[in-house]
Amino acid sequence: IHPDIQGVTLIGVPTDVGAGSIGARMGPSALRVAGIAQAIRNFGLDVRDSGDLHGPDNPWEPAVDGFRHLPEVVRWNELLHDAVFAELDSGRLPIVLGGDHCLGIGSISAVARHCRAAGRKLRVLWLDAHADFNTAALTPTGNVHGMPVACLCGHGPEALTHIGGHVPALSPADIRQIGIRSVDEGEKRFVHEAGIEVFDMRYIDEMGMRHTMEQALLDLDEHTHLHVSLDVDFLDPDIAPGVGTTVRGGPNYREAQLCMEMIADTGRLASLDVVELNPALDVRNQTAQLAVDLIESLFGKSTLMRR
Ligand code: HAR
Ligand code: MN
Ligand code: MN
Ligand code: MN
Repeated sequence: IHPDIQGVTLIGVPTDVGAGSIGARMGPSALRVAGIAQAIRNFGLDVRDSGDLHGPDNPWEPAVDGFRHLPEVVRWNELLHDAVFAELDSGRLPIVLGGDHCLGIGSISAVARHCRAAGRKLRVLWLDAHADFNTAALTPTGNVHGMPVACLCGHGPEALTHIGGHVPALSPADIRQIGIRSVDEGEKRFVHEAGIEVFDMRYIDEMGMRHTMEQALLDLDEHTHLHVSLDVDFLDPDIAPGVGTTVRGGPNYREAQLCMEMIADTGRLASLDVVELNPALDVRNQTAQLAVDLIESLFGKSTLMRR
């Protein structure tokens, strides 16, 4: 992790207002049950669990003008933005326990605002089966968890693009997407047009996870804040069944571990989202346990002592 970090704060965000199925609201509990706090404490870090944020219920309504539950999505993200910004401001590493991936808007807009104020460079690693770059015009579903990257890049409703006070919150140049294997047709063109660097599964198959991560982590320096947005559907569904939108052919256990270990080696991790975990679809909490196992690697656990 980043050498300036004073401690770690867990922020539970029990909502699925941006998703296409309900259940991700139980994600924070499942991660706590899997022992996330103690796992990080074992590294000698000061870990504070700030509990859950409280926002609106999921009204389970159809899309309106291309968005499902937009007022509720806005409210949860405003709350999260303030919580994440406050933790960064006090020198702590926030871990967002989602909740669905629409929460990337509130979380990463806060990270970007912090970096702007602190004169830090920002690198966002978006680990996901999906590009999450839809707009109201492009989305096949209206689910906002398919839109956070677009919103962060300034493409979306003002209520979401303005949350960090600066539009766009992020430049496509700050983002590296890894593990992508399900992108809608219009969304594909838009990702390409925006110029986001995407390491899709074809790339990982051909080049390997080691080369992929070397590329995704190029040009970090001592002023870089590294944010990881881990959508649990990044992982192959054989090892991570507890997600709402599984897509076959994701990274296996060893590939995922290597990905985390190489991030840990940079010593620049300064904020993290763990999203899309849906315990209602899981089997004996194995997906939450796997997420905790991977987070241990992300914080520097490795098999042998390393120089
Ligand atoms: N692209 C599809 C949509 O827009 C699927 C959305 C993504 N699902 C997620 N986020 N789990 O990564 O509806
Ligand atoms: Mn800082
Ligand atoms: Mn996602
Ligand atoms: Mn996804």
